[in-house]
Amino acid sequence: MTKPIHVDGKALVKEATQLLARKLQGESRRRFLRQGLTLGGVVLLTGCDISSHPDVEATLGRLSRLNDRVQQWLFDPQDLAPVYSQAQVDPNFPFNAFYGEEDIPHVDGHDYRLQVGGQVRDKKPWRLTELQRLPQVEQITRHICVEGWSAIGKWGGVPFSLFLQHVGADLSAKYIKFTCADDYFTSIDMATALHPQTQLTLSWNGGPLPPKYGYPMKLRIPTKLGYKNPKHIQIIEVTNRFPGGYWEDQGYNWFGGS
Ligand SMILES: Nc1nc2c(c(=O)[nH]1)N[C@H]1C(S)=C(S)[C@@H](COP(=O)(O)O)O[C@H]1N2
Ligand SMILES: [Mo]
Repeated sequence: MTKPIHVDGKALVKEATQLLARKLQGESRRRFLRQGLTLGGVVLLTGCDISSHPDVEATLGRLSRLNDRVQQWLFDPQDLAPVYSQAQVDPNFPFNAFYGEEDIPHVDGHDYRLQVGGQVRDKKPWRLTELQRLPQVEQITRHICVEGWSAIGKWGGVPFSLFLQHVGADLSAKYIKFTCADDYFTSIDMATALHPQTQLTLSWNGGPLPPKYGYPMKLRIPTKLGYKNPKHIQIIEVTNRFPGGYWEDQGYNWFGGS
């Protein structure tokens, strides 16, 4: 038996209208706000009739992909996520994964090789020590999980845009896919990959990244929700083929901006 899903079409339309209106200015903005985006407009944009479509899940999926497109369009590469002070760092930063703490993968830092694939010039694997020799930066930012918690943490590592340039990534490609040591995977758009705060993270609170937070390496993306921040990364792949993700393929919104 399938679970009944209640689609609040009006609320979805209101949210989409507000998002779109933020992008417009002047007279076109006033006209847009006056007319709004109607249910009929959503039907046109998604090709789905919310009131009568028999497959509500498919409708939700299409709305989520519309949401992806709107978020990508609104994403401002210069817009920085808020940063915090050392005193605001959460002393009890939570662990989270699709399993419990007893199943955290134990990766050997000496044997570790980060694989790089897809549309890149240099596919040479990276040792942990080689990653540590690249220029490092630190950030104190807030991690927001859709499960209802958020916490401020301090992460250090290599600006991801610098790493992508190092390996000669095709920066016109659409997606970056991350494959992890624990069967987790996710993917992001190129604009987010090149965002100045997107970080290939090697340290936490000034020390090596602890196993529970993604040793030996994770990606920290303060402009995105927690599930878009992959831990224990083993493969980084640059691609034009939509890679999806562990939670995204189960219905979480793919863009996942916060
Ligand atoms: N490899 C891997 N990365 C993952 C996850 C996971 O299960 N496996 N869970 C995601 C989710 S939902 C969250 S909220 C954060 C939690 O990161 P933390 O343990 O550092 O708080 O990791 C994200 N990255
Ligand atoms: Mo999460």
